[in-house]
Amino acid sequence: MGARNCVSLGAMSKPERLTEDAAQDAFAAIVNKGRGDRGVEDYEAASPARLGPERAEAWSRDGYFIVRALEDPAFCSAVNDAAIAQVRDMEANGVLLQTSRVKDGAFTIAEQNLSQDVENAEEKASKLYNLHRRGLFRDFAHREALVELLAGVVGDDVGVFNSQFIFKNPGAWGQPWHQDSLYFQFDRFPQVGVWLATSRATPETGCLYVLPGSHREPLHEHLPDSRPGANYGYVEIRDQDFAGAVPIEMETGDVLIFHSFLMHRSVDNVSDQRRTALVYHCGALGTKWRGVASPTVDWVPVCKEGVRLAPPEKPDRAPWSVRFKLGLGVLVFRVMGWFKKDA
Ligand SMILES: O=C(O)CCC(=O)C(=O)O
Repeated sequence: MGARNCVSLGAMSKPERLTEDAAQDAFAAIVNKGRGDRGVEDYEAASPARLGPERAEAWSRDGYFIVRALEDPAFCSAVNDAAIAQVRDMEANGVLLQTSRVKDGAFTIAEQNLSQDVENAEEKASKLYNLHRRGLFRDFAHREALVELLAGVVGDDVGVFNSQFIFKNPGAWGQPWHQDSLYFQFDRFPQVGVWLATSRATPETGCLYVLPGSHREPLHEHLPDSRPGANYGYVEIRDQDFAGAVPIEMETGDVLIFHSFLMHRSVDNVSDQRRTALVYHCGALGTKWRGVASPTVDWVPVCKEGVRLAPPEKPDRAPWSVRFKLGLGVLVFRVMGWFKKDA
């Protein structure tokens, strides 16, 4: 398995990599900034009765639990189709950039390492962000069974602030060991990850691995991914013993709920099937951002005073502030790419 076809999104046949050197170093510096000030004091579920004793205990002890068959496979398949339609539409109409394209507040990052010949947008994409205000993605954010779990872990007032669809195409490299809170420069912790398998996730297709109990670790230093040619934004923990790691094998429709300090990674997709997942991050309403403006943070309330909020009837789009930050962020990466070419 290797980087037989390294493609960037869009019409360019040769990759233009923004994923090395300056851009990766700059990204790592931004996300590590103020790392020591981010910590967790409370590891217990906020409302254990809403979770049930086994999940509440697993949350405290391991930093995660799995809920089997939370979603219907038909819903997962519709989610996959919607994500594919979105990246195809973006490729047809979007603003072409070196590693990402933006449309309506959503943007994509290209997969840098693939093992098969590719043609369509979904075969080249790695991640699609900023989805949780629209269509099926919004329905999932407000799903009763999911909101119940989130209220159990977070408390009575919960929002979804980040969403990604991950296209892990054949040959795609795994994301190295990391803690999601490194990316979240908030004024309080923890936040909660929701990883919905919209296809089977196994060690062959590139499932997650977690280190149980590592949510009690402080935020470790994360260095740029040491593999030349890794995807943009990949950073890794190197000062931890991962001998106790376990694979999280999932069937379509299973959900992993995990603490934002839990160390986790995914492995390479060595199969010939795409492995897909819808990943949300959630937290307590009222949480404030304290770091460098992030284009992937967009709070949508899903539970208030312990009561689930139904999705709004009208279609919704990210507020101008999120779209502005996104445009600015992409511009910065583009300028960095120019400098690299000139260097
Ligand atoms: O799904 C994957 O391959 C990696 C996802 C992950 O680790 C993350 O989004 O934090």
